[in-house]
Amino acid sequence: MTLEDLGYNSIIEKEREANGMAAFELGRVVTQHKDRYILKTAQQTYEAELLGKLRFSANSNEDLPVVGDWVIFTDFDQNKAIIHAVLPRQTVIKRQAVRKSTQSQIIASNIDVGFILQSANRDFNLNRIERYLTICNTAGVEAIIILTKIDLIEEAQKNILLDAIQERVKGVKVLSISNETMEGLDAVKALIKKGKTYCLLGSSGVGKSTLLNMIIGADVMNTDAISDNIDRGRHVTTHRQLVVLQTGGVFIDNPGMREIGLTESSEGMEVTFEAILSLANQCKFNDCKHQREKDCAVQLALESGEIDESTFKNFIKLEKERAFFESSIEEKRKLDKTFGKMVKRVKKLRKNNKF
Ligand SMILES: Nc1nc2c(ncn2[C@@H]2O[C@H](COP(=O)(O)OP(=O)(O)OP(=O)(O)O)[C@@H](O)[C@H]2O)c(=O)[nH]1
Ligand SMILES: [Mg+2]
Ligand SMILES: [Zn+2]
Repeated sequence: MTLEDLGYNSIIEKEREANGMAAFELGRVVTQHKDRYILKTAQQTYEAELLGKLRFSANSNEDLPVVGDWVIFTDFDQNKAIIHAVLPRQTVIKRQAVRKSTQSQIIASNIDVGFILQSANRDFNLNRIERYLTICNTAGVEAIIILTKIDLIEEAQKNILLDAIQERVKGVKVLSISNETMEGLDAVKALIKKGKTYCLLGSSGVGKSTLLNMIIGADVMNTDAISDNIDRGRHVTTHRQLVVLQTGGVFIDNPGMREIGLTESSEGMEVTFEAILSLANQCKFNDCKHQREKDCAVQLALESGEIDESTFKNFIKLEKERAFFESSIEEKRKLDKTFGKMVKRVKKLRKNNKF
């Protein structure tokens, strides 16, 4: 294997040089279990830990390595390594950390394409597709939607679902597959390019790991035969995992996500809801909420059918969530600042032996 097979390219090379890291060994994080990492290089696999300095100097979780990262390291004991630094990320897919409104969690980094999987049975939900799409748009990652388990529905029903998706998310590629009958798998395989990194996104049980196994042509990832029938929240995959295909291409399989809250994803909103936001510029009031305001271009477009009602409702919901996250972060920054000032004052008093 070469570093290029792992996704290394000239942009990463430039970052490596610009950061004065060219002399160090470079590897890619393939999986993480708390503070232990597995790295891959062109030659071998390492079990790695963080250099203390890296852990203690981190301002937030986002400064620590995640799956998909390129890191520099030193090795010892043949297959053990210490990670010294993370190379600047080309892209990051992130979400709001579960139930913590001021923290975001990086799902994976250095992704070229996000495959958004949704199954044709009960998982089907257009709002959720739009949500994942916004997360990819925020990351600046191309999104491709894959409707899975089409063996469970009639051809006519499949076409209805595909039309509904395409109507809702215009301009995004939509594919359909069955891991059972193999229908549509060749079209997915045809998209995969050597050295590019693909991230599998979607709820638990939609068939992410099964799809990856089908692409690899072997049962590399664990999948569960029961999760589909009994409880779709079984979460068969428990850790993110980066896999290099022998035929070229890198995949990151993820555990199914129950909550995928938006972060301060304004860029993503602008791309996903381009139609609504460009109309919003024509509203009479700059701060128009597009509810009952006078001369609201968005309401007019809703009445004329130019924008559809469900897209608009989802937009309002996601926009509220985004704005809430943003204001919580702002609040937290202010608090941190006040707290920082207080600490400084106390230190100064101590220094002057005031107490
Ligand atoms: N009928 C049908 N079943 C499928 C298909 N793809 C996957 N399955 C089944 O769906 C179940 C869940 O598949 P997984 O691949 O484990 O799902 P996952 O998305 O990786 O789930 P998590 O790892 O929990 O996030 C398994 O029983 C698979 O055999 C398909 O195309 N058709
Ligand atoms: Mg899985
Ligand atoms: Zn308006």
